Amino acid sequence: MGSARDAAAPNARGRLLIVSNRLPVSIREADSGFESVSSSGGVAVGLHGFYRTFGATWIGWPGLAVETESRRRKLAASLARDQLVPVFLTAREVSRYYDGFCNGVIWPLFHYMLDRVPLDSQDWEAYREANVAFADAIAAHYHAGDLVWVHDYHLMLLPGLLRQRLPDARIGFFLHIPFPAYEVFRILPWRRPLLEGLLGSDVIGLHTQSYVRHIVTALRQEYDLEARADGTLPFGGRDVRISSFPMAADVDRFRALASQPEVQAEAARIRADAAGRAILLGVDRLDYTKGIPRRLVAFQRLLDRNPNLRDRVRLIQVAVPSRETTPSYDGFRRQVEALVGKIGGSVTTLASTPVHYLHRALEPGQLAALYLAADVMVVTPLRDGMNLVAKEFIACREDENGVLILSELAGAAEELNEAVIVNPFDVEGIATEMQRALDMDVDERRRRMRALRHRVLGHDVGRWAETMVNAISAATPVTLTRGSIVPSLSVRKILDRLASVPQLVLLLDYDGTLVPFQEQPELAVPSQTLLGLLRDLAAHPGHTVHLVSGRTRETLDRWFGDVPIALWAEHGLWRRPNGSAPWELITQAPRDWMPGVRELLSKAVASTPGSMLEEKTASIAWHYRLVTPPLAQTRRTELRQALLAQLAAQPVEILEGHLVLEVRPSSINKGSIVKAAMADAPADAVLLAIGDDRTDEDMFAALPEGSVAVRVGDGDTRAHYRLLGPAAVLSLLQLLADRP
Ligand code: ADQ
Repeated sequence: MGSARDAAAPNARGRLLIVSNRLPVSIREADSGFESVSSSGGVAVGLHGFYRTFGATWIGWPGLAVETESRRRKLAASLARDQLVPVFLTAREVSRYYDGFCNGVIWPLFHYMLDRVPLDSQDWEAYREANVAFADAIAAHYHAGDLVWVHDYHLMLLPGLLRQRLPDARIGFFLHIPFPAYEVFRILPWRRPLLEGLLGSDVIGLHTQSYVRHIVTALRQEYDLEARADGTLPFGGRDVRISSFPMAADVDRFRALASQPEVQAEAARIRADAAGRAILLGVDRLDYTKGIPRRLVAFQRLLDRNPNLRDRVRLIQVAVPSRETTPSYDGFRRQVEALVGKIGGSVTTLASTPVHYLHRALEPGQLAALYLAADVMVVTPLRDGMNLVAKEFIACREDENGVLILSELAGAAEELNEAVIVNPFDVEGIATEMQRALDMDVDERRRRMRALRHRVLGHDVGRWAETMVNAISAATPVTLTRGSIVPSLSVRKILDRLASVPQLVLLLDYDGTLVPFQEQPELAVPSQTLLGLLRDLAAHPGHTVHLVSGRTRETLDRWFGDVPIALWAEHGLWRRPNGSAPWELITQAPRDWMPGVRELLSKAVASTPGSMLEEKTASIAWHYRLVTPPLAQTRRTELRQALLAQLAAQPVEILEGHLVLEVRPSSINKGSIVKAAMADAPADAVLLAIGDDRTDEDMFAALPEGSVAVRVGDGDTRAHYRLLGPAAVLSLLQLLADRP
């Protein structure tokens, strides 16, 4: 995989930091200090080879609680030799974060097992703190140019936490489990922090297109965010790519294992032991999502239907012990064992034991031997992100024989459609398909297996990882080329542009420009810092400051009454010149359209919970910040059409602002302010206009040659400069106020 390294290495210095809950080795206390064993589970096993060939650094929990500082240092030093970095968590943290929240809440919910979600989980805070511990560990190891690849549902807050600490880092996230449909996802009280955590990534990878659709729907429902046709989504001044990267199995390793003479001898031994009986095989972690009980019942149903099969088939079910510290798993293990006992008792004859149940981890060679020996591989999870067992089975079958029965609710079913596809909840159906698989003639078995191998063999886990790493690597490091959205660099650019300007006229929008949007408009009160900054700016002899807002005179008076700057209310309908002068009405706007619009918008308020009406001198606004996005979208479209019909010949326009729809006379817009501001300014003055929405574009359009327009946030603009958000604007203003 030397080529993978060349292709994916971000630059000569950049390293790949793989981050997952568990390191690929689990550490145990030993007399001599510590000893390590390979971790089990899809992620650790699948990525181990890639991490070694790529020379990556792996950051994760070492699998045990190390409480003293000196032992932590000792373990960290020994792991460092293998480029492993431990994240230390106490036993209590692990129990609440890992058992409590990850496996107690997210795992069942994301697998649609709602009745397993606890009544009253108190472990969210522990989840957050564990993610913070990971963020701290990564930040301590991160060098500029590194790529960070975060894995799985344990660490969904991590990309967002990292983005705060390392704004320029390239960060990818891969979710190994399903992303559920929105109606299930929304059950989580913490759904927004989780989504915002994920959106700290440059690339969010999922196994299938369905999961991509689900997360995109969640983002639309929660934030009204729309993905573009290319799968990218603008968020926080960056593009986040959401895409499917179906994970592959460690194909090369399993193929190599299956060709070893000792593995083939073991397979022959398993077959000899079955003495001519057909072998059905199940291999899973012992997890309630894997569908083991229904599979056992289906097998019993098969034998009930055909009693003569009792001496002619054998089901080998291997269940790897898993999550034994998580409470519900213990109960599940006992349930499976009881079922195995019950079914075994009812189908065993003096001559034959049809159910063989093994509750243990196997060596890879033993697993490959079982895959080789099986006639029918039965993979029937109730939900599964992907399922690598199905692909490993296919990889081993060089003989192009063996039938795969696969659940339609496993991610793998989106790729492996030549398998015998079953509904894992339909016990009767599984029994029927088991029979069909046993009866399938050799030509059909080969035809299906050949097609499956064609799909699986060309796609090894190394190639999968390389594809994902390349996608992360392609994310533009923001400081290098997209300076306009990185505050420090873009602020500097604007300052350079204004360096030799002796007189500056500032036209500043308020909401979304000087302060972030709030859920309620009246909460966007200016801070003392902002008021002080506006005063400092106004006190500078080279500056004239205009605050240009859509808000009413009353609000601006209340907030800026004693600040010596010019105020413009209602998009320029009213002006209060510098200081304490009275408000002036700039133009007589027509108002006879207002009663009809008031009536229409009032009806919309009545039928749209969370929306409200705001009436100003010559405009009426319908605010829908608190309305759920889909309803808001429907109502906005309906209202727009009704207004257009009603106002066809009127001199008014409909303005779509940030979560507000406003009707106002077309004679008023922020563009008209520009002329007035220039009339008052010295001849050599340059205008600097800063704003974040459509109404500010009117202002930008009216600027004379040589002016500077700055757009805040995303969206199309005619401005030449862009700043990320209010914080960046304030840093620019602060530097302007401080200049000599
Ligand atoms: P898992 O739920 O662990 O993974 P799976 O994809 O089947 O499920 O991976 C299991 C791994 O464990 C396989 O590599 C298999 O070889 C190994 N294994 C199974 N039984 C074993 C045994 N008895 N002894 C030793 N090893 C055994 C999660 C998601 C999946 C997703 C993977 C990868 O739940 O949906 O496919 O991550 O993203």
